[in-house]
Amino acid sequence: MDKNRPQNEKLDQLNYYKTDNSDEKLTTNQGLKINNNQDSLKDGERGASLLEDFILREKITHFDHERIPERIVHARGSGAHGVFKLHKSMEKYTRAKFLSEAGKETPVFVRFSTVAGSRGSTDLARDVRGFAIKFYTEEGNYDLVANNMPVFFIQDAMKFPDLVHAVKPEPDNEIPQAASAHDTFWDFISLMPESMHMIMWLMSDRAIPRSYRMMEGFGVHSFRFINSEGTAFFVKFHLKPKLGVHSVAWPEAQKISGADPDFHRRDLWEAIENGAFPEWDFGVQIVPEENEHDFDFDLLDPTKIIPEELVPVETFGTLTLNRNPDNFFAETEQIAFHPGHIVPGIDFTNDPLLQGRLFSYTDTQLSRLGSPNFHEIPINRSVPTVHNNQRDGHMRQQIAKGKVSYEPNSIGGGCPFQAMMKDGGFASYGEKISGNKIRARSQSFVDHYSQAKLFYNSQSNPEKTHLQKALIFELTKVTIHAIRERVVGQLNFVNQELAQVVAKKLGVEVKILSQPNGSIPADADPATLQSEEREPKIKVSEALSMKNTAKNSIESRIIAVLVADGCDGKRVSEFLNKIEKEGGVIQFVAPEIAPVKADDGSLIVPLHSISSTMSVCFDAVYIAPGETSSQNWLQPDYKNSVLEFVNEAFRHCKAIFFDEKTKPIFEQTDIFKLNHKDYAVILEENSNKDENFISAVASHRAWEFEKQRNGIK
Ligand code: HDE
Repeated sequence: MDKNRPQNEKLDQLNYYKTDNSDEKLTTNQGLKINNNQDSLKDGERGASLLEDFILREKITHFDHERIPERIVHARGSGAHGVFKLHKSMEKYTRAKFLSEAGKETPVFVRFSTVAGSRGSTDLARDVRGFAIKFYTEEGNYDLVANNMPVFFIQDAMKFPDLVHAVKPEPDNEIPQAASAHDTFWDFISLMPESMHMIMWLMSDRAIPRSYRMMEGFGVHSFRFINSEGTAFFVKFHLKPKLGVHSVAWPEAQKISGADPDFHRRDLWEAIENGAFPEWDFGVQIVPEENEHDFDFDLLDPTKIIPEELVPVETFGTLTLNRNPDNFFAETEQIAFHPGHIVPGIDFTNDPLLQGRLFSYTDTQLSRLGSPNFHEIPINRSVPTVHNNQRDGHMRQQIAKGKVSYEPNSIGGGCPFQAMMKDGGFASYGEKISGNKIRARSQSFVDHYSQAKLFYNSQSNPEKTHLQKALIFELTKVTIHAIRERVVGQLNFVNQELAQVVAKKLGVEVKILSQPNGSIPADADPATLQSEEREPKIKVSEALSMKNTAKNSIESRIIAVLVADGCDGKRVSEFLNKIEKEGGVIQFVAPEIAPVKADDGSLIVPLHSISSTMSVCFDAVYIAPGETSSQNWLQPDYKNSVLEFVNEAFRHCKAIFFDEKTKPIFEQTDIFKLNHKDYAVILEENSNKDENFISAVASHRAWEFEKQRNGIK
């Protein structure tokens, strides 16, 4: 048993399956002790191997079958265990037990992911992030299979295979990996006006998070809450990170992909190992059924948000991740999520994207995990024991006793019984439906630009610039002129200035695509016909800009402290104490990986040498004070590296600390050359130097000075 690590009913269940090899002898899969794990059985020392060698055969056979298919999307991911704590009963809205009793704790497993890349691809791809949560409730598993963006590319599940085929590497040469910057993706997008709102999110910095711990989570679709009286409410799920929503810049993302492709995986793992448990406020926007049609968009349309100005998010609990998995494959890889795993008190809506998902997720596990018994894999087991008449299949684990595997029966006393609703039995919400069978899109879904406008208008200037640059980067990689032109035509409906800026850099004309009057005919050519252009009712929504996020903590931020022989040992240890008190993380970077001797004789053991890392991997840079150490840094072997380290951090708007003693380094940096000053460049004239540095680190980046820091007038 793991002492000193959180325990709960799910983890107790998992403990049953865990093994520990300490002090154990090596065995075969049959439990036979092995006496030689070095050599195969041979016909003489130099002879051929014998077929009889069952130990070799078993070892190689198992190895040959170690891989399973990766997820068709969201293949690259990282997960952790945790707990959801309810602070406020939601009984008024839902009869779900895990949301009813304030103070109740429910075990969870969360898996974060990118969407397009393969299992081994970089964490820093420009992409949507998955945020899938399995709640192991007393009423069975509830899965909230969410993303870090609140809308989706398409309105109907029918288009999902097309979308995924378009974004995945192109089928002839399997290029590019984990990237949307290619012809087929933008070809599809240019012909799908409904994707424009999602494209705004995808081209924003939300698609390159600083950390999984600094992302929001959204259920995307409208779901339903149903209370014990049978009254239903539309709900949209939200997770808001306590650390705020923060991102890296695209040039950094590209470098991090080389320097540390596991950047997000490592960040999550290390934060949890260090006790900096990631936390989110969990909440919902609630719309009573009778208000369904109060909006100028359709609640069933997954390309729309409900602006928080119209319906505020009601938070009711905290999600905390507090324990890393013991085995990546057994837990993170084998976990199987499904939006259809629900509990009484939660139900679906007719969102046509959600309806398609309800089929896909079980179906995909059949080929990925290989058997309808995937629910018996330890990480997928519900806490309540499963009782039903399903039997057999590949790899069955359950040993169901007795003769009876059918219902009704008398031999088994009628067991297992159906549960009444009052005993926790699930009954689908009795939504009134009447309609003709029809393969069509609702006219209430035909508004593709107003919320894209709302998103763009809500961004701060630096965010708008990043979004423009992202589009320019992506479309520069597109090789077909007509595709670029069509995308620019779409952007023009979102914002004319945006379209102009992008068009200019691509060398294309902004062509005005035609618009229909009223509804779009079913046989319209999407390449030329766009939806009605509408202005959003709400012009700006604060929740959509990362500028308004939490900036009050340096918890778990990684600060590179540049130390060299002769640095001020006392100042370094004072600084270290202050940072540790605030929950920040210090990593020493030295000229070489050898220990550094400070001026007071103390030894500092670095984690990195200047040539083995880059400042893109850190949140801020602190040059440890010291005259001798400054001189050491400026030796020919290290000078270029240390200046590039600082200059790059400067370009990316990070907090940087200099002291009067490190002026010789400062005077050779771009900061000095540009004669630039802002609150995140801490120089000798700043009073309360360490404190100013700490608050600059908490604000994440001085994005508002990005142009000046890059010498752009
Ligand atoms: Fe998924 N999605 N999806 N998706 N999705 C999968 O299920 C699918 C959609 C999301 O960490 C697959 O087990 C369809 C929206 C996450 O294991 C697959 C449609 C949202 C994850 C699948 C959607 C998501 C998946 C692949 C449109 C945000 C990773 C492997 C009709 C609300 C879960 C698997 C994990 C994974 C199908 C659209 C989120 C193929 C058909 C919208 C976070 O079943």
